[in-house]
Amino acid sequence: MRVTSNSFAPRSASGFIVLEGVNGAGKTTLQNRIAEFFKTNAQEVITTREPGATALGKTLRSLVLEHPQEAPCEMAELFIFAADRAQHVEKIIRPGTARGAWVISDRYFYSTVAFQGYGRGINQNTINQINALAIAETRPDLVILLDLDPATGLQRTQRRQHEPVTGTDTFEKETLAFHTRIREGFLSMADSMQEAFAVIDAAQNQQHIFDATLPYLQALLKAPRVGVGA
Ligand code: Z5A
Repeated sequence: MRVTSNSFAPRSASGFIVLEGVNGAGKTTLQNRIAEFFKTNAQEVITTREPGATALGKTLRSLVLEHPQEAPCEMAELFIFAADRAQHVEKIIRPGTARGAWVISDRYFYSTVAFQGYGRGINQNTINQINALAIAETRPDLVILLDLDPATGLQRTQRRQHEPVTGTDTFEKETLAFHTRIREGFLSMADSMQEAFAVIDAAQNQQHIFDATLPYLQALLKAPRVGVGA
């Protein structure tokens, strides 16, 4: 469900926020600003990501993005992302929210719907079943969708030659049509899913993007915390 900064008034907050978008949309950049916001409001923050947040996840990330031995087939790719997610939920997300931290994740199961579903064409019912097993009903208070023309996103990531390798090669090599389907998939989820989606125009500069996000964060901070246990 799309929400606006005026309509977003959560009755409670579990403390879990997700950032989504096409490659190079600016999720990591915004994640750092959001973390600063919560820290300046005296809150504990955990910044995390998929794939690769846990020790096991780091190995899974390399299997799926760098595949030193052989590229996973599409179904194996789906299961590797799901395995990473199950471990992430169990080891980082639920323990974090249970102790009152704000857990901000760069990507979550929406990326599987977008990349493996809209991108690769795997049946959405299959994806939904696997995602449901991996997340064990752990859903965020808010999904911040950084909406961007994928050509701009790819230009941004190709420009950052000096920055550490992120391992996105598998997906960066895909066609523009693939990335356009990903963008459309995210927008369609914002309209159809039960979670609150804040859709932010990610073509703006970084300050504008943070300013557009701020009212949602303030609304979350005002909401009473409910524990999502480990
Ligand atoms: N994947 C999947 O297929 N299925 C799944 O279930 C999951 C993931 C969970 C993970 O790659 C890949 O796995 C991902 C989806 C797939 N591949 N793709 N494509 P990753 O974690 O390594 O990379 P990523 O998630 O795609 O993120 P990214 O490429 O690192 O981009 P970002 O975090 O959104 O952007 P950024 O690092 O903040 O910014 C990118 C550059 O743009 C950087 O130089 C910034 O300084 C610059 N930037 C940021 N904001 C702006 C603005 N507003 N204007 C101009 N320039 C900007």
